[in-house]
Formats: sequence, structure tokens, C-alpha cells
Amino acid sequence: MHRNSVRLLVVSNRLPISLSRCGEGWSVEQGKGGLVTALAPVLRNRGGDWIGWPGSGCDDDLTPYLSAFSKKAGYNLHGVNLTEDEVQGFYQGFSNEIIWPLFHDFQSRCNFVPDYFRSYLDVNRKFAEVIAAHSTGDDYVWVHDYHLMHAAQMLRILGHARRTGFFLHIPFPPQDIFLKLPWRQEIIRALLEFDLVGFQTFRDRRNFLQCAVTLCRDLKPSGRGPVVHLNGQGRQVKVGYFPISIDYREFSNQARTRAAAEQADQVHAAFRRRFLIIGADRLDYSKGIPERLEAMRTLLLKYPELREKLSLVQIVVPSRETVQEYQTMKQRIESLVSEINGQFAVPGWSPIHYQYRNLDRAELVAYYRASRMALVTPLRDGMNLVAKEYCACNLSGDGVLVLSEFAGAAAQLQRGALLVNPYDTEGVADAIFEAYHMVLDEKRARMHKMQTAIRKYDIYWWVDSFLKAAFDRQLDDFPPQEV
Ligand code: GDG
Repeated sequence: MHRNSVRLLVVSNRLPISLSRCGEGWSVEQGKGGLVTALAPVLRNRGGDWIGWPGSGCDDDLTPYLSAFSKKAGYNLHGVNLTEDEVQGFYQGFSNEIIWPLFHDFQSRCNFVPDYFRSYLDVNRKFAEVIAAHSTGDDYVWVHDYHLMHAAQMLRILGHARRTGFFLHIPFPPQDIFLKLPWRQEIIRALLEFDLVGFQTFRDRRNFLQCAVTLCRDLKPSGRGPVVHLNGQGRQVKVGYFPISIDYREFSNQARTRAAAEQADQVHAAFRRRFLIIGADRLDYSKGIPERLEAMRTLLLKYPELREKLSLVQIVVPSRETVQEYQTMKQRIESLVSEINGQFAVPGWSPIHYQYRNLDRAELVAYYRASRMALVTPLRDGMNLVAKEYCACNLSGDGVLVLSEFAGAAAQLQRGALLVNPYDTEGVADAIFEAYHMVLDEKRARMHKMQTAIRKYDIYWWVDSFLKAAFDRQLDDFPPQEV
């Protein structure tokens, strides 16, 4: 095979777009979220195809709108349409009510409904059919995340030989938790049908290897380093860890623009040039937002001299809004914000400035640039890109990152960040106090370490290292395609 004939197909639950009504038709825009933020620049620069569900709520044929977006975006989009029942069973059910909570260690939030699993298998088969229709045996199929763990198995069952890789964006839980899953055998065996299975961190990979060896006794691990092998049943599967990252240069260049400087200055002025702390998260119980707000309350009680000196700007991006659990979480956050503000606010100052909306990227970058500290305190997170984006946008070099030890990013940023246990609200309050008083030299040294690491191990490094592990090819082996 000629090396330039290799095409890359990215497959994920959602296409990287958001759809909105525009007169009689539809307007298609690039979506939000970690996966999209991570892969869109890669596909834009290098070309490729993306297969995914365009989103629920419409029966229209979206093909013309997807084609128009493909031309603008620089890569092809292919939609996989799901019925309302499939959305309920596969997406809301199996993905969001079972895998998401279980893999983030929230086993008590799981709803183990057998029909959800049947729907999950049906939808994975549907995806496999679309993948097969848009690829040949020469292509590389790169499947993303927990919604599609059965995609490679379905391709094989349907009789299509493809080279396949899988990357899990969320954590892989410890064995004690994973073994509670009624479909643990099925999931492990399905994952082992990919040629390469990738995780965010060493810890996730270790958890997976332990589960695989416990559940499939004939498997033997071999090798050392970031990519090892699992051997058995006449097959060898590569298993690696590849910490995802951001397009460092794009973020830092955007932060450097005159527009960002002006917008950051406006933010500063609006807060009367006080010490700003930024928190930006999708609405999700894994992000630890209520615990963070409690830490702010503790801070202001324990260190009253910090009142009127600092404010937390907490941005919460709407997510899974139709799910009752998320509505309850939103209400809890909002009542805490008003309670804490009610407790401490004085004319001209309130401790928490809460925004429930999607900021555009320029606005987010301006907030990053204007903030002297970032509070990134998830209870569990695969990686957490906000932590890396904040560092990339910290042009002054004296920002402080307070980071949960349970975010995947902690493994890489532990030498620069102040690591905290997000459940320990007093410990988080102490870390904020420490960060506030940290001397300039230490701030600079810490931030420099983090920026150096993120710049070096950026999103292009991530794609390179995954594809290199997959079949010894790198980004330049995927030439831009005609769209
Ligand atoms: C999953 C895993 C893993 C946030 N607010 C706004 C906004 N954002 C963007 C950020 C960032 C992204 O959303 C969030 O990424 P995270 O990594 O924090 O989290 P998840 O969405 O849960 O992503 C996670 C990731 O996949 C990648 O593998 O790191 O652990 O859970 O990029 O910039 N973007 C805009 N406006 C906002 O208000 N435009």
C-alpha cells in the first residue's frame, strides 16, 4: 500500500457541530466540548472524515447542511441518524446513566437497565454500518469514547476488516468499581477487538489491564513504556496511554491579540481590578462545582481578610439539560451561589460571579487572560482541558493553577499546579489562600514548568503519538483530502 493512500476516519457519538434552526433550513456551527476542541484543528489542518450523530430533535435530511459545513470546515462529515428510542436507550441510558457515572466512580448514580445495553449494541452496529460504507480496508478508523466501545466488534461481525483504534476520553475505573457492571465481560471483550486501545493516563491503563486480565484469564500482558501488549486468543492488542492536550499555540496566540487584551482589560475593569479566579466547566456532577463553591465559603470564613479582595468567576456551560439529575445539579449550584453571595456580599463586591451560558472562544480566552488563578477541581476527570487552556493563555506567567489530584491533567502538571483533594473543602480553601499569597518568583517558576510541558505535549503530539502507536505513522502521512 502506498503510504499516502491512508485516510483517517474519526468516529464519535456526536458530530463536532451544533445545529440550530435558520428560517426553513438549518445553521451548522462547530460544537463545544473537549473532544471537538481537541480534534477540530487536527482535521482542519490535515483533512479527514468525521462520522457521528448530528444531534436529536429533527427528522430533516441534514446532508446538504453537513456538506456545506464540510466545505467550510475542511473535512467531511457523515451523519448517523438515531431514533428517539435509540437516543433514550443508547445515549441517555447506557452512556449517561451507566458508563459515565460508573467510570467517574459514582456507582450509586448508575441505573443498570438491561434494555439500555441492548440499545447500545444496536446503535454500535448502526455506526459500524456507516463506518463500513465510508471506508475501505486501507483506511484507519479512530473511534472515540465510551459511547462506541463495541464499534470494532460490530465491524467484525458485519464482515468488514478495518484497522481500528479506540481512545477513551474519560477515566477507566478501578477493578472494584468496574466489576459491578453487569456487562463487564462484554465490554472488555469488545474493547479487545480494537487493534489499539488508548487511555488518558497510566492509572487508567493500569485499571484496564487489571480488569482485562481478571476477566479474560488467558490474556498475558507484555512490554514496557507507554504502549504495552495484551496477548491471547491468537491476537495481540496494543494498550497505551496518551494524555490529550490542546492546540497550545492557537490559545496563546489568541490570548496575545489586541482584541483579547482589550476584552481582558474590560473584564478587569468590571471587577474593579480585583484578584480574579476563573472556573469554567460543563454542567456535570463530576466537575465538583458545589464542592468548589463550598471551598470559597470556607475561604471567606477562615480568612476574612480576603473578603472584597478576590472574586470567583464561575462559568457553567449548559449540558444534558433535559436530564432531571442535571437540572437538580443546576439548582443546587444556583442556590449555593446565592447563599454564599448573600452571606458575604457588600456594596460593590460579591464573592461569586456566576454565568450559566456558553461563552464564545474569544470571551473565554479573555477571562483566562484576566484571571490570576484558575480553580479546576473536578471530583474525577479524564484529563481536563480547561487547566491546560488557562496555562496557555496566562501571558503574564504569574497565574496559579489550583488543580484536583483526580483530574488526569494532574499527572502531567503536578510540578507546577497546587494539587488539591476537591472533597477537602478546607484544603482547597488553604490552597487558594496559599496561591493568593505566593511570591512572584514561585508563581513564575511553576507556570513556566506547566507551559513548557503543555507546549511540548500539545494536541499535535497527542495525535502523532496515538497514530504512531497505531501503525507507525504520523500526521504527515495523512495528506489533506479533497472535500
Ligand atoms: C471530556 C472529558 C477530557 C468550557 N466552557 C466554555 C468552553 N469550554 C470548553 C473548554 C474546553 C472544553 O469546553 C471542556 O473540556 P474538558 O476537558 O474540561 O471537559 P469535557 O467536556 O468533560 O471533556 C475530559 C476531554 O474530554 C478531552 O479528552 O479532558 O476529561 O470529560 O476545551 O475550552 N468553550 C467555549 N465557551 C465556554 O463557555 N467556547
